[in-house]
Amino acid sequence: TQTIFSGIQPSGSLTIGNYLGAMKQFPELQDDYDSYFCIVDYHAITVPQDRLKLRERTRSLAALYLACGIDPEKSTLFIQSEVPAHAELSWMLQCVASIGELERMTQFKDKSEGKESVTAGLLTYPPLMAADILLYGTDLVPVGDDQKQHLELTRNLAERFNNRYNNIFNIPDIRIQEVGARVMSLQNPTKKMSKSDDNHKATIFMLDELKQIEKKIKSAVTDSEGIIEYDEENKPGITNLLNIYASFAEKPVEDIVTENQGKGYGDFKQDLAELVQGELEAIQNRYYDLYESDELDDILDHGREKADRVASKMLNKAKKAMGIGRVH
Ligand code: AQP
Repeated sequence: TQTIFSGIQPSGSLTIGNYLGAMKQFPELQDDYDSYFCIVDYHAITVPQDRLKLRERTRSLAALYLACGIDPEKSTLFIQSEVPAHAELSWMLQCVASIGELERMTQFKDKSEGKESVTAGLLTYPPLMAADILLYGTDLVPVGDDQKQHLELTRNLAERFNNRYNNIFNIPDIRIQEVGARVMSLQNPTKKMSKSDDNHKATIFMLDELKQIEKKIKSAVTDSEGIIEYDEENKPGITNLLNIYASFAEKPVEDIVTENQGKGYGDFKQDLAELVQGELEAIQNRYYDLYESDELDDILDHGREKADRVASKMLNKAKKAMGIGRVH
């Protein structure tokens, strides 16, 4: 069987962008793949985090993975910082990466733009992500569109390492959804929806109260034409809502356009709100039961053990290839 790996940062409360771009596809994948799902807390500290909130979000994210259908009998769910091989291989890959290629990453440019000071970790984020993926011999990485460039870099670093030292890393492929790969902000639909957006009206969080979800969808920016059409260029607002609708309904976006022909924006938004509320309500109910449970800790302990076993083996191969440490 092939292996998949995917990570999500506990850098904020999860959005429907994270859900539709990544998490929603995980449960069906775990039946066919050897699956690793990771809470990447070392990635989250590339920007400042409140310590107590980070702890809470790490646990919350674990509960959310499970509430969305990750089955610990089928998948390995674990916290990145609890498996030291990630930080170790990341350092080795930083010594394979060049500063120039890291500076060219759009996420680095976006997140450092206009800031007086940014952490070195923000620059070296991609080698850590590469380590996450390469430690498990990953074949496939299911992520949203925004991670395409980082995955390309992961492939380059793996190939460079293989050529320079020893052929130990599998070269992973990316898996991007057709719809839902890029959910945009509700207030500025030319910008991606993001958990760390300061404008909370722009973002639907998975744990938002149901009333709140309706309110946010109803106040989503559209246009004054009043015609439901898919047109990314001229009607980014409605197009984004159509994409969200199609992803939740699991239907092609053309069908959603046809079904909603002639409807007013108000009614369309109302239907969308009910669809989103229905799916998230079920997840939220499971989430609140899991968050407080001891079962959650048992699952994470078990996940750490399994991940550590697999990752340590690959780390040793990498050390051997590079000549790190003593022969044993
Ligand atoms: N707007 C989005 N549409 C579709 N997919 C998205 N993803 C993120 N935003 C969207 C996907 O969610 C997964 C987890 O993302 P992450 O936690 O690694 O961080 P990110 O990509 O940087 O997401 P955010 O929400 O924008 O977080 P912050 O604000 O902390 O940077 C990934 O698979 C990603 O593609």
